[in-house]
Amino acid sequence: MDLGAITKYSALHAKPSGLILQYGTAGFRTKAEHLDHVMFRMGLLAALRSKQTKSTIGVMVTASHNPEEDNGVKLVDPLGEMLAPSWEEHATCLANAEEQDMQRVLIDISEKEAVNLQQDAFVVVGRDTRPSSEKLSQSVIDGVTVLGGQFHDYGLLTTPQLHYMVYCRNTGGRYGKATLEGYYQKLSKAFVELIKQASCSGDEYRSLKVDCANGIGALKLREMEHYFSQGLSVQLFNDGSKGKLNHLCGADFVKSHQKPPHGMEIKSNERCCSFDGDADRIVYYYYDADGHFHLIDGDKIATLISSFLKELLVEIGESLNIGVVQTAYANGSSTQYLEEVMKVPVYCTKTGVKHLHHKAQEFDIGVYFEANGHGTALFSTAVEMKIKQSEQLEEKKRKAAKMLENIIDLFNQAAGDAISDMLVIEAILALKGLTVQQWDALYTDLPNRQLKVQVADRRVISTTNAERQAVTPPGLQEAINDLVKKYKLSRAFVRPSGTEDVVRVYAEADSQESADHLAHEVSLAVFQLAGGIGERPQPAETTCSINNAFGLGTANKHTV
Ligand code: 16G
Ligand code: MG
Repeated sequence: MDLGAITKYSALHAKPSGLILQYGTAGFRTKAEHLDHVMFRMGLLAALRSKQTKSTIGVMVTASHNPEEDNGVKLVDPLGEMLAPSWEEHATCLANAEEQDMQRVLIDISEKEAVNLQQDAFVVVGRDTRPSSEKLSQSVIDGVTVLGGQFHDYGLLTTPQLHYMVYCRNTGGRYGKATLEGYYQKLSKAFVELIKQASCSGDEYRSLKVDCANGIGALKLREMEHYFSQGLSVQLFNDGSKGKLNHLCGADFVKSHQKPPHGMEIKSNERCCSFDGDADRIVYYYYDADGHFHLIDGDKIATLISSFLKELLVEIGESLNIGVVQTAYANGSSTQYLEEVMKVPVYCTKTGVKHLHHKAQEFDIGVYFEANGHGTALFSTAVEMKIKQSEQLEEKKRKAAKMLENIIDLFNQAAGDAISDMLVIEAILALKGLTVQQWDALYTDLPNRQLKVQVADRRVISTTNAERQAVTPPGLQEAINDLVKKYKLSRAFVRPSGTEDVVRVYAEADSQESADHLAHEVSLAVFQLAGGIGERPQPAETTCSINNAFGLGTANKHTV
């Protein structure tokens, strides 16, 4: 390690003194102008992690669904996974070290993690379309280079594409080719093969409207569309040619407001979907003939996918297990439907993809989705073995095995991926001959409401049982329990956000009015018992209009 060079270059990426940032649920995120030093240092850290694991490490520059002025960075571990927790701590220490302490922190990390500094390092870098991203990704590269690491700059990529590249490079090409062309071809080939097997493909020309959040998803989908155009025609909206990134559009906007994005004309019964700013989330929606807006979120996507995969497993006659992983935000109706109607075991983990991903790896087929639309399916080697043996099976079973093989290729198993999920969903709808309304009708979501509460220190709230119960502050859970008892089919929980300085409140109940009341009452309990600051939470009617103006909260009913 050339400490002299590190100090010299670090001074060119100086840390604003006193600035403290946390490697949160999905890396560092804040205003872009505060991130130059973090980027340089994450370049250094990625090189160390690469030396330690003797593998390629990824660095993605994006702030996902956050406003355009923000940016962020996250590291991608060797198998396309999120960074290991102990390294998240190193990332926080390194990002917050004052200039004069940088060297010591770097040496500490290398020693603690037994990094062989003579080992080669290789880091791949990707970035989203934010105006600040190009310069910031250059700072990452400076960090990698000063530690003697090699790099490949992929330039503009969706976050899941970067995960895919890392996974491909560390599995000797077995998973796929680590190029954009390789990604497009792998997914499109699987999709077109699947679609060909749809017996009812003739009755409806398959087309889909896609809101790209004015982000990277638009560029990449445009590059890709001709690869799969024989199976699906996509019409892109919010493609970045005029609107602002994530502004009044994108998956996060649609999910949290339960409203369509701006900039998209929707006729009744047209199938539409929205990506988020870095294309790792997707939600679907449509207007019915009466002009009501229907959101199909991550829970319903998980239901469609897992029921299809379960059918394939039954067809093959195999005792391979399948499980669905959700978070506390999953709508109660979805959990009930999965468990009671589909008879699929459901597990709940803490919020954040790494938790769901980890749990899903325990199954032969693990389907995980957050309600916000981030998710994928993971397949064990046992499933791949079964497919290989299917040559000897009878015709019908062989067909199911072939479908399963294509589905496995179509999923981005390195990360939730809006493009990959979109193609999986479109293929399943075609194969099952389902309309968007029929899919939506699988179950009815319980009305729900999400709110935010400002408190002096959100760390006073700690939770257990996959965030469904508050342990501290004392009395809060008891208060929530008493409030929940007042409503039918009700449930509520609170948790400190991992990405914003707020406490999040979630409530669901048998009617929108009840869900709104419950959410408001729980917000008041948080405000009183967890050190609320600023204005007291307002009742739902008022918060509804305020929230919508500021891009918060949800409104379940929307009529055109
Ligand atoms: C991040 C997470 C997402 C989670 C969200 C929760 C990843 C890649 N992304 O966006 O999974 O739902 O944070 O945010 O892990 P919150 O803690 O502010 O509610
Ligand atoms: Mg995202």
